[in-house]
Amino acid sequence: MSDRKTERDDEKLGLSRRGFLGATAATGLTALAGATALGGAVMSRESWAAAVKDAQQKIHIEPGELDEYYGFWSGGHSGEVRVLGVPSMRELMRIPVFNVDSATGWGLTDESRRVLGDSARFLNGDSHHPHISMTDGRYDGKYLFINDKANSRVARIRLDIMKCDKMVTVPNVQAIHGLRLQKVPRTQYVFCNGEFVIPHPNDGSNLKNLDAAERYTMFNAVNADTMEVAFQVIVDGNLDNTDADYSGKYAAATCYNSEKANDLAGMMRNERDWVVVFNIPRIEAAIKAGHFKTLGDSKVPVVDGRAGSELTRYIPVPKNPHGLNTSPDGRFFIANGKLSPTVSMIEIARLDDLFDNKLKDPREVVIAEPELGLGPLHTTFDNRGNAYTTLFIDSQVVKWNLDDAIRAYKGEKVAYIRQKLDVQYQPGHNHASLTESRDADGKWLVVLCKFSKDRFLPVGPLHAENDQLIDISGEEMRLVHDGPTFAEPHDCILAHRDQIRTKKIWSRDDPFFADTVAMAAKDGVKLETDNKVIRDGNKVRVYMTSTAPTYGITEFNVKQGDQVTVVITNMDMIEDVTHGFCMVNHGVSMEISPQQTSSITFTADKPGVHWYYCNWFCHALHMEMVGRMIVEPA
Ligand code: CUK
Ligand code: CUA
Ligand code: CA
Repeated sequence: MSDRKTERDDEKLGLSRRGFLGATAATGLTALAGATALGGAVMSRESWAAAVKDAQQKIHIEPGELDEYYGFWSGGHSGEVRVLGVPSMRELMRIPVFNVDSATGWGLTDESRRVLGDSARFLNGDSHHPHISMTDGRYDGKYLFINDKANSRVARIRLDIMKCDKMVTVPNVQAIHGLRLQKVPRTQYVFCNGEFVIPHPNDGSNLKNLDAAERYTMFNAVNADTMEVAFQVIVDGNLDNTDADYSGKYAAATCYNSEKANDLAGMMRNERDWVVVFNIPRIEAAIKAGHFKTLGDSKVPVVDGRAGSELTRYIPVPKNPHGLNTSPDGRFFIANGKLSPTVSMIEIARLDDLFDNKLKDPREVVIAEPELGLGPLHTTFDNRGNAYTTLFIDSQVVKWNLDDAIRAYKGEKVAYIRQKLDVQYQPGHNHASLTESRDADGKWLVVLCKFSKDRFLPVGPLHAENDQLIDISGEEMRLVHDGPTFAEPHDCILAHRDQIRTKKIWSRDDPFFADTVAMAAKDGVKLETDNKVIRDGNKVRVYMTSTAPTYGITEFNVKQGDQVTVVITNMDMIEDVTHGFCMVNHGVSMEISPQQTSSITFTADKPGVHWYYCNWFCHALHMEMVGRMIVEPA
């Protein structure tokens, strides 16, 4: 412990140990990385130690005490969502979404497979951007939405039960990447970007002359209530990240491949790519007036937003921009330059003039383009007019002032950079508490670092990532916690604990398992009391209750080849008494929490005796909570 502090002391004093580590970012630009502590004067060892102690006290949550914030982390290519308490950074829960989960049975149970629909055949996912539904620019705590880049899906998670309840595959695009929500008047649309440019139609009919084929990708809006795709907008170039404004009128997205190239060199050819801005009321009006087409089998209205369209505007910005972030005061869209050391500040108040053709040059909406450092990827905000931008190549977070950046851009001699803080290492997203809402409170900053290198005990060639917690409540940013994570949280969102209201046990009328309840009603089964086996041709439905430590049925008979559906209703009322159901050697496992009904379907393909058991520890006699399926040979 004392060793670590000494090392950090050394870093603070400028004896950065990263200097000896060499570059990891695949770029020669690292050599250009500048000095670290621009704004921060070097403190004495004593006063710095005192400051760190103070910060550490803030994040120390006593056993039994609760955190002030919920954090929702994307799980990257593990496909899930993780729930953390902040500032302790304790992991509270995992919510399987685009993955299969052995513990809860997500992807195995009938209820989850109904949510997954056609896409249940995919066992992988790649979740990047978790965002909480809003009413009037404030988190309303109802839903969390998240994209799946791997299989072009968008999912909705109900935050009262922390389960995914709807999912949609966006048609005619490949790889849904950027995702943000309409903030005002409420989240009616989930905006999401199709990243990759593909030929249309993409049915192999145009492969002989692909260059001549029409090629594009689309910006998409999903109806947050129905989770159906509301509309799609054809764009030039490609689409990376997106965000919406605080008037409900505009959404914007970055494009890094204005070149429409298929290779790396081609994608870096232009000095500027662009931000495309979408005029949502104009798009809605065009669709209402019938000015749209449809593609293939899809019924989704598609409008054309390519250059010259009245629905969009293209604003040139340097170079391969990545993150797109709206400041919580509603004044700016900020595009992060990635291959340019700058971020571009787009003044949202000027967009009306841009759309009404009152500006000669779309660049007139760029009110400042501050230079911050190497590899700016994402920006987040406090409530005091400051922004925090990750510098991937410099492995730093830079704190800068929005208004001072504008004054400097106008030629005033004013320093806009407040501080640069080393992070460990190569940060992607960062996220400040409540920053995507009007309630941004400038207390905590999470920085999601892609590389941890030497920060943790080694665990083989695959290293942990490092989500760092930084105290931003004072003048100076202070790193207070390292949080190792598994592949690969891209982004997170922090809400105050009062904004999230969860159920402690299920309601019997919860829509999550309503279809299973309807099936039971058809079979004349009362789920809360009946323990019954219903045969329907070669389909067998086994209905049982569970009350710690017993199942309502401890033995049932089926025939080899039967399709068996086991439906269990957990009649326990006490919080925390979750049961499970695992049929040995059948790949069958599920969670049944108090007052929940869960079901799972499998084929009884092996004659003989097969034990099933409860796999969620529920009682002193949990081991004894078992039963047998007897399968007669065909
Ligand atoms: S992206 Cu991963 S670091 Cu998908 Cu939001 Cu920028
Ligand atoms: Cu029921 Cu363990
Ligand atoms: Ca480019």
